[in-house]
Amino acid sequence: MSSEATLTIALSKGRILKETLPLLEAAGIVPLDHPDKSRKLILRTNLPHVRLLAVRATDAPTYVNHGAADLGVAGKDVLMEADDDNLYELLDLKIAPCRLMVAGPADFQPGGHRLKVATKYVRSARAYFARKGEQVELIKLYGSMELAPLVGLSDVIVDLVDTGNTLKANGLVPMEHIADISSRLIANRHAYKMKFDLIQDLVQQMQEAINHD
Ligand code: PRT
Ligand code: MG
Repeated sequence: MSSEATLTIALSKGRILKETLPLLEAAGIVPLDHPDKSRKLILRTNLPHVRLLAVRATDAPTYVNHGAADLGVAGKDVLMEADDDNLYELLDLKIAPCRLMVAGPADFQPGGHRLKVATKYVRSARAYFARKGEQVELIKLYGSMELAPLVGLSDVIVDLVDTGNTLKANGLVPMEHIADISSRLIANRHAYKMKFDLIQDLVQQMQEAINHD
């Protein structure tokens, strides 16, 4: 846990980062090195008491949950898969929006067998099909889910859809909507209590920037 007068924020690299930086700037926080260009993983900012961690999107909740970062930014898709016993979700940043969906081949007909579902989002997929009372076989993948139905690894996939172009390019169609996804500001519960004023200021400034968008 970083000390009381400081703030450590875990930032997801990749597509979320570009949209996060203007929100941080609205809260008066500007990294000294550009996170995309720098190889540094701990980034100092214009505010001596605030530092940023550049982490893999899927790892952001882990840093915050364990207290290695006070705050973090992560996709709701990642949060739904993460252990969150020490996490508060403070804000919907409304960035990197997309949908978690079931998708499959356009000509897919459910057969007599148990549906095979390939996904990186095993927890969300399991919960979704359980709610529908459907028994499925889940196959864990780490990327390129769209490939699985094309080569008979699965019947359908559960994946994020934005424009739908990736599905289309692979002859797949969206079939069922599971959840609307966007990125969230999260806090470690202990940090939230101990650094309440610092964090509330930041939340308020970010909230204003989101409302004005
Ligand atoms: O890439 P890496 O393995 O390091 O990690 P990551 O894939 O988790 O990171 P990144 O940066 O690719 O995505 C981070 C976050 O962006 C996700 O956790 C989501 O919250 C959010 N996001 C928003 C998306 C998309 N939109 C999205 N379209 N993440 C991924 N996609 C992928 C999707 O999986 C599919 O392969 O883009 C493809 C579909 O896009 P369309 O536009 O063709 O429909
Ligand atoms: Mg990716």
